[in-house]
Amino acid sequence: KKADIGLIGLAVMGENLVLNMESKGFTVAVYNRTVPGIEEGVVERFVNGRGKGKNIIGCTEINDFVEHIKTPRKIMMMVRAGNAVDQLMEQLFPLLSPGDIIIDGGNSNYEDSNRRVIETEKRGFRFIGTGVSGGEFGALNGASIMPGGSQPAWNDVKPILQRIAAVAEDGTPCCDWVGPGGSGHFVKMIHNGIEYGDMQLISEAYFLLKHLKKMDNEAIATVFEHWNEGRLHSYLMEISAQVLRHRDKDGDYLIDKILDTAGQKGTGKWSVINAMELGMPLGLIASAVFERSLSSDKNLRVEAAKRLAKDRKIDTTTDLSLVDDIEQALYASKLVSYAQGFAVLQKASDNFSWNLDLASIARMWRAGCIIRSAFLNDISDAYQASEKPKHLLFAPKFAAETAQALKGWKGLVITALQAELPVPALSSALNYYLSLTTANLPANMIQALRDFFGAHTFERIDMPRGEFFHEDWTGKGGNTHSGSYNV
Ligand code: NBP
Repeated sequence: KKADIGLIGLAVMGENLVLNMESKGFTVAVYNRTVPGIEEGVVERFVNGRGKGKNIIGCTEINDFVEHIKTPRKIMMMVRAGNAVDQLMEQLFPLLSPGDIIIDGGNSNYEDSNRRVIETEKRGFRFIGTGVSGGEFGALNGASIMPGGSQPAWNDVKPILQRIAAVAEDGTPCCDWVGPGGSGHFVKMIHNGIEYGDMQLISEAYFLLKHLKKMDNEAIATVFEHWNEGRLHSYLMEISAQVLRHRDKDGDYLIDKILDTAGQKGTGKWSVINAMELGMPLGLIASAVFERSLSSDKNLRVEAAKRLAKDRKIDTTTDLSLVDDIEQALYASKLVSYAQGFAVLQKASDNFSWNLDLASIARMWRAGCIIRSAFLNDISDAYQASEKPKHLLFAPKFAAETAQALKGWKGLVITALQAELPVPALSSALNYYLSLTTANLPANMIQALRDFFGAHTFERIDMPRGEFFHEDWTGKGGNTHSGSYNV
């Protein structure tokens, strides 16, 4: 019997995706490289363990694996991103038949996927780079899957990928075609960046409730549960409450024993780098990435606290509206973060001619993935409106909500800073909102200074846009100026 699909890489994600596919009625061939000298390889362990008695064909040789898959073959790789993907593809190419499809489901860099689509198609095969979000649980029970690459391959893989995807409340699978090239992996990268932002915002809310209101873990968990019933309803909000209530073996709260140094695997950083490359503001996610970096230097912070802030005392507040203000600030900041993230997606779509459907992307994130939330329905609705908003915050619902949140949001940021509690993401979002809504920013000063010292030129408000001028500021300069290009 031949398999409907093959999967390479039986680590946590691969193994669970195979079991998910098999449970939906597909026969799956599996392969994992075998490290020499080990008696029972990864493949044997899986087919004799969780895969036992199932429609799974275990193969310890890659050519045998390829032979066991129906043509046109669908071969999904769930291996570490980077060289491993290229190495595997080089091994696969000589074994494939025209029209076969390679699917990379790892967290690959979208530029690698752009290149891999071209390299694969050149050889007469097809390539799909897909984001898969939802961790171990999603892989087994339904993930959010964001495929992009060789468009003609979509019809072949759609029945399998949509079957193993999570299903949103309205019954739609959280998997649809994203676009050409590396767009699937780009969208997954921004998803992960947004995840960084969401977690930073939640951590700031936790910090403020803990220090300004002096709430204990149980009380904060109750607040989070309450928020989770409203417009902040999301998976991360729900598990934040669970985290706060979780006890260590000795009965103490585990959260209080976890060292305050955050790790990162790079997708947040990539989001920010790519936003910079596209010339787009992604300040909230940037602040989340930088805050993780700062958190990781624990020794420096401990020393700085001792040297520079040893007399700091945080004033608690009895202000009853504070909890409500935190909710307002959290919601408005989350809106800003998603608005920034979707604006980066739109810019990438325009720049790379991907023709991304932002409503469809929001729909794919409604279930299965880590940032799943009720609010993605509203984003999808906003992008589906007859008049697509130029900026997410222009959508009538979001415009009204930010305007309404502004008072509490400002008050909260001021209170936090007054108390010397850092709120980098909440304040970054507020600053973005204020800059965005300021028709006349002080960038005229920046342009004047650039022209003063480097003859970089400027545009004038009394002249048409696109005409550049240079001033001889000191009377001693010449007329030669620098180019007015932007990088
Ligand atoms: P890992 O990212 O830890 O990858 C381990 C797999 O890669 C193993 O099967 C390993 O084989 C294989 N591999 C490596 Br490492 N180098 C290889 C090479 N040169 N040739 C062939 N195979 C190689 O596993 P994971 O956490 O399951 O993630 C798989 C992919 O999915 C990654 O790209 C990850 O970023 C992405 N992802 C992970 C999650 C998550 O929650 N973990 C969520 C979403 C996406 P071995 O057994 O012989 O070492």
